[in-house]
Amino acid sequence: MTDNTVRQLKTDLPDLESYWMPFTGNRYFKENPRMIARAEGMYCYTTDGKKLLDGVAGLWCCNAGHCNPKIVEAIKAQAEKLDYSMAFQLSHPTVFELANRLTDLAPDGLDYAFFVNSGSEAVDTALKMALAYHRTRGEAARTRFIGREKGYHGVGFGGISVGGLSPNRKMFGTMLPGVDHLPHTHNVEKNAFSKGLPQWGGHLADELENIIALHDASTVAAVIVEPIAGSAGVLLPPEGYLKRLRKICDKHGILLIFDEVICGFGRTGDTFGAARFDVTPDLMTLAKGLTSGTVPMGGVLASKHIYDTFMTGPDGAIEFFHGYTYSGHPLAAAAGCAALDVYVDDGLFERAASMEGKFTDALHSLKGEPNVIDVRSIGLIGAVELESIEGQPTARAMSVFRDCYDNGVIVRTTGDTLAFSPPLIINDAEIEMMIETVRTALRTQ
Ligand code: PXG
Repeated sequence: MTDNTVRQLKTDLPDLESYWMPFTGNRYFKENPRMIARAEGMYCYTTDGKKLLDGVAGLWCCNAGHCNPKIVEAIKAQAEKLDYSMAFQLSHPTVFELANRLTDLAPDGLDYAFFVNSGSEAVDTALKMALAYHRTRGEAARTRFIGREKGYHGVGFGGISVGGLSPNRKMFGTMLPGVDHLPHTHNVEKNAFSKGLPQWGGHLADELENIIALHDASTVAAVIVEPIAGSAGVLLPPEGYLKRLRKICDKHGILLIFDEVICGFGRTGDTFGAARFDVTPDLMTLAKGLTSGTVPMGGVLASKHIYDTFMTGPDGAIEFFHGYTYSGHPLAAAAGCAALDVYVDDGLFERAASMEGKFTDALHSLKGEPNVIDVRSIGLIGAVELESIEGQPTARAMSVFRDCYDNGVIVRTTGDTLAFSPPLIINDAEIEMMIETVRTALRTQ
């Protein structure tokens, strides 16, 4: 972009000073704004008229593509009919419909849905459910949580406590007490360029036994992991790893929470990561694809044994002292129902599975390009890890990001890894265009 275009672009925009942007270099952005004016299907269009192929589905969320007409229509119709209804003691039919449809789609046993407004709130909610569940059962000493290094569970105090990304933690004090972390499973030396799940690393689940032994099982409430760690750069679970975690949790009466905020809704080539990896957690957190990114909404799916544990005490008494003004908001619930319609009617989960081969081959064709040290993917989620420039971590990936943007493709960077999670409607030609743009960017660094 020339200086003139930047100047022109800025004059057409509102004053940029007052908005404090999240997870963004504010000063850099305000000097070099990149603004999306509208979006449709696989594409976003910038305020200065650029057309961009969206390789990340917004932020891993617009699984049905942008502005799907059925979802847009459902939101409009709901806004005209019921804007808001009290979330506590009163409700509205659409949110019950969403809960029914969601639990039908979920793995057997996850029979109850609690709604929130984001992935971070879903994580806080699941952690609180775990604590209250044990306490209600008379095991009030079970207060510890075990997360995992490199895990991302949003930005609430619960989420950063169990999360394992130090930049998200170090500024914010001591967080929740009583949290420990499993080792992460990322190992480029052992697993670089694996196709499918990495063969090395299943044994790292056994570290959970050591952590439990240290604290004693009677003090541990829950283990929380992402089936695939998304934000840390698409780290796939080693073969057998999740099943081993499940087994160890069962042995010790510890709840297993899957954070499926990214993995849910077709991303892995199946409904949920739990289905793809054939491991059912006790609690599952959701957001993003739940409404295909259109209206903020998150959720926690809970197994029947957890729900039933709460459903005791006097009739009419509140069983779980938790919820948000906007829990199950009508617009979000309508968007959720419509998104599920689109996923099912348009066969998008099957489509993600059928595109996996093409997507995998295209990503793996980047092996051998300059500075590529690993490629990994499953379903329609993938990553290309780059060798960092000495003394300048993240610089290489950022430079590829800018190049791709200038040439019409949005990719996501995390550290020196490029992440891909396109809408599930992507076609062969778009996969090719996305990967060739990345290839050119890698060659011109
Ligand atoms: N859990 C997981 C697994 C997530 O990926 C959250 C919780 C929090 O969701 P909310 O809705 O509170 O943001 C997330 C969010 C990225 C990126 O590209 C990832 C997320 C959000 C923003 C950026 O790394 N994931």
